[in-house]
Amino acid sequence: MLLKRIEAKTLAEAIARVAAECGDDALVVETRPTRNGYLVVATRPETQLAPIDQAGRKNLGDSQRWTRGFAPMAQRASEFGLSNRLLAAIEQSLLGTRVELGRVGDPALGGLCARILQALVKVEPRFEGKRGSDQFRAIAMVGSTGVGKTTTLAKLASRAVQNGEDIAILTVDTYRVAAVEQLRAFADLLEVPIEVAFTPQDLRRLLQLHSHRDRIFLDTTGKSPLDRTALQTLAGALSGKNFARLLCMPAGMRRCDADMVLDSYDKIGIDGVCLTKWDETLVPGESLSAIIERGLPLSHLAIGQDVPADILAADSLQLAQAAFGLEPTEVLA
Ligand SMILES: Nc1nc2c(ncn2[C@@H]2O[C@H](COP(=O)(O)OP(=O)(O)OP(=O)(O)O)[C@@H](O)[C@H]2O)c(=O)[nH]1
Ligand SMILES: [Mg+2]
Repeated sequence: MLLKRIEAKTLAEAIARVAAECGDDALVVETRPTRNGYLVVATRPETQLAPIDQAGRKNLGDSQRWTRGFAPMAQRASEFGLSNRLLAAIEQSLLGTRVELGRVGDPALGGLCARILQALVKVEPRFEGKRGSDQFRAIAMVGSTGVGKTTTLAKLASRAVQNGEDIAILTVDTYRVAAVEQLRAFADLLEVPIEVAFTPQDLRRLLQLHSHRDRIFLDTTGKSPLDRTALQTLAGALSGKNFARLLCMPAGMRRCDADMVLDSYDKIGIDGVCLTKWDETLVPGESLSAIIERGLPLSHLAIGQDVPADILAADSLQLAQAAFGLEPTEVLA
């Protein structure tokens, strides 16, 4: 069960029990007065999905499986690309709430669907933001060829500079023609140092040299997820150097390709995912579902080619609203 129902005499008591039983970061899906006091429906951020064979892939495409009330929401979310496995988990959770799933058009339904999906979307804010806390200080951009690693690096580096951070840009991408020049142009615009590491030893030395800075961004060469040797080389270059790995992946990827990329890059470690080229797809839900189902955190959405404007920090509620085609006010109701 994804949701926990807690009833108590007062709202304060119910909320305190939610924190005790679901943790301080529990998400409250709804609160309402009852005859005996207050009911709070909450969910733990680390909720478990049903195993794939019970809730998922073998039923793909079977639209008759949803209850009448939920079917229109499921239809919208399927068009967005959300997986049946996630939809099944959301429908299952709705059984614990006040919505009537036997009839179509319950006005509370959209908001509750979005709240439940929101609880399943993990976000990772440590790739940017406040200094001195537990932010990632060395960030390596990784991912397949041409997915937007360098452009995303430039956007994040610009935002860091705007934030007053002292940064350096490093690159190990000496493979692609003009890769260093592309990055140097960004670095010159930002007036920040850029350094090229030709060997793992170079990289270690440069990390040491810039260790006093607030943040270091590392660009890497695009690697095919099917090229095991290349991925092992990249893993070797990054190992023992305390880099947070930000995987860039196009939002419009089909589910099977997204699974393949996530499986491959899992071997070098993924600390967060940036879904790039969000502006180039009508169906971002397939890649998004692959990320959510693995419990991987999403850091950003890249929404165009403009540096630094076209990037958004991932917002779990906005993503959930988008998946169900809702206006923000429908969720707050
Ligand atoms: N529409 C759109 N284009 C993007 C986005 N991010 C990057 N691009 C474009 O995608 C192309 C490739 O971007 P790069 O940043 O060079 O990609 P890369 O992953 O560094 O490529 P390699 O280093 O060759 O592996 C460029 O034309 C970028 O302008 C995005 O969010 N939306
Ligand atoms: Mg690049």
